[in-house]
Amino acid sequence: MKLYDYILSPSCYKVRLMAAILGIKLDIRSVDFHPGAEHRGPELLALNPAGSIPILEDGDLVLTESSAMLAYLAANNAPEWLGHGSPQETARVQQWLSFSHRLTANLGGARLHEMLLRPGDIKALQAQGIAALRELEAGLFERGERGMRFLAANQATIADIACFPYVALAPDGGLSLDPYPLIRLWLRAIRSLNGFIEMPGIHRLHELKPDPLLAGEK
Ligand SMILES: N[C@@H](CCC(=O)N[C@@H](CS)C(=O)NCC(=O)O)C(=O)O
Repeated sequence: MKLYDYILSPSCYKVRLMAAILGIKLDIRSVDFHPGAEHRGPELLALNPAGSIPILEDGDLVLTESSAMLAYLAANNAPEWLGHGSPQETARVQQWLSFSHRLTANLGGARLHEMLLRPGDIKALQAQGIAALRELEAGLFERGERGMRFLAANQATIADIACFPYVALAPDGGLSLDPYPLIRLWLRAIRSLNGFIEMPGIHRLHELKPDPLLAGEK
């Protein structure tokens, strides 16, 4: 399975992360997203006329939306990551997958503006990003009231993986996560999943490792 990938792309990282958690090996084809804009060149536009990455190829199948890629990897390897099939869970997964695309636009847009100097109204993007973070915080509160740690179910689903990268990288777009304790707990829960991998800017859960100074005292 071949992934057209850029190391600093949160959307590509979603697919790498899901594959790593499920133990699936990807054949990575690096794309010169910046500064080369290779994703808008003829070879990649022929695969994805929308001019975005990631792109996932598996034999004749070409997928160009990260949510579809997450669903494909899960359906083939670990269907429990799609939710457990109740109408409510199925709907919640879809709800948060749609939400994840809003995050790409607002938090992702702010990040592109701040990191790659893309044109755009940074104040408007940040205001939309804050509204989305508040919506997520409220959603996690509601989930917590029902005893759930994750967005759509008691276990992580593709919805969590879809939302995780842009939220974790919100500070790159100038948005602090300090005001959102439930979001920070949820990020921590995802970072502690078996098979979790890093991307630049998103690290493993160092906090869970024993403090070297305290460990020395024992
Ligand atoms: N809806 C797409 C969006 C992916 C997306 O926005 N990818 C960014 C890279 S993180 C991209 O290729 N943007 C095109 C550009 O900024 O020129 C998906 O979820 O796969």
